[in-house]
Amino acid sequence: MPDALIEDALAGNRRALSRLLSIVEAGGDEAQAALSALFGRTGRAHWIGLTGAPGTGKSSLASALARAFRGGNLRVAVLAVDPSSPYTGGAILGDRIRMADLSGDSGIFIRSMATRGALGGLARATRDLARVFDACGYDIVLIETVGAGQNEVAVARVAHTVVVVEAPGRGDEVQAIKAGILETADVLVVNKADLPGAPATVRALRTMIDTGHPAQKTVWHHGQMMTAEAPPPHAEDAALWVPPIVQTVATSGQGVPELVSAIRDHESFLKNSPSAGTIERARVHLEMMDHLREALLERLLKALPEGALDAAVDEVLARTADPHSAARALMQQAPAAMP
Ligand SMILES: Nc1nc2c(ncn2[C@@H]2O[C@H](COP(=O)(O)OP(=O)(O)O)[C@@H](O)[C@H]2O)c(=O)[nH]1
Ligand SMILES: [Mg+2]
Repeated sequence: MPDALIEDALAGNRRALSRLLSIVEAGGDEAQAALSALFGRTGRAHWIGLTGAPGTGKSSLASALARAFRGGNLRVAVLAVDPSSPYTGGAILGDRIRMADLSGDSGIFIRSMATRGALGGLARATRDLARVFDACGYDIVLIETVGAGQNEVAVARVAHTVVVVEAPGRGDEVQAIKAGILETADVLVVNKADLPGAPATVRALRTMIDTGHPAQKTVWHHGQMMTAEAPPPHAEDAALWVPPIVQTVATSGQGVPELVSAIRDHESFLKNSPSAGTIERARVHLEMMDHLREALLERLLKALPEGALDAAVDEVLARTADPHSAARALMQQAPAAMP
């Protein structure tokens, strides 16, 4: 890849940025080279994840938040990992932002990510694209994901601040619980607060935070990953972050300033709390584990004799081997890959 492309993207050229994002999203050697060149310039942006069930108002909130941050003169990138979010069609984003985007305001950049084909690598791709925005001077990266499964939870965890979006539904039903994303929340939003069920949803969430949400998990930010691999020496000294519940009406902007404050509070918690260093370290540790897993798997698959994996699959299908033993046997066939 020509260095000129990176130079141009860094200088604010939107077409260059767009091409750079495509290269990075595709992965591979070119992507690696670009990311290595950019890494030194990253670490300034705040990455905000918006996750929740379809229809709760994530795209509308992303639009409202983008507008609010732009009002504060910050540069905003929106990364839609939810393929159903009609950013490109412009059906959701307000006219002001759409026009600004089209007329080349370098202060906002909207990008939809293709989720197909990124098997297992969706979180990786999200992180890499967010880093490109970070390097190119965007202060805020808003990442919209639809909270529907493990893959999406992994994507949500890429963000520094995870905003879980709920909307009034039927009675106390909280969709985030079903999707398994409530425990990743740093900030809880009850959007569509103009609808009559909103107070019941707030009550249901509050009950869940108080009872079903062990304090320790909240302390360690984004759940088990922190407790599993980086227990801090003085856990009891760490400040406790309890996810606040904010009510919003994304379509009118009501509650959006409060949401911005809650996000900012969490950002300063991440930077200033006694466990800030631990949290950052755990984040890097987790990412390194992802890269190592990917690299080891790649090496193993390359080192295997032709057809060995298919043969192992056949054995499992024929019930002559169990999957665990078959996997171990494969590893022994490729000693070079496994030191
Ligand atoms: N009444 C009401 N409708 C909203 C609100 N926020 C979003 N909507 C509507 O809910 C629908 C889904 O919103 P969208 O942002 O696409 O949800 P997403 O699927 O989570 O991204 C759209 O028709 C929005 O106009 C709100 O605060 N109140
Ligand atoms: Mg959406």
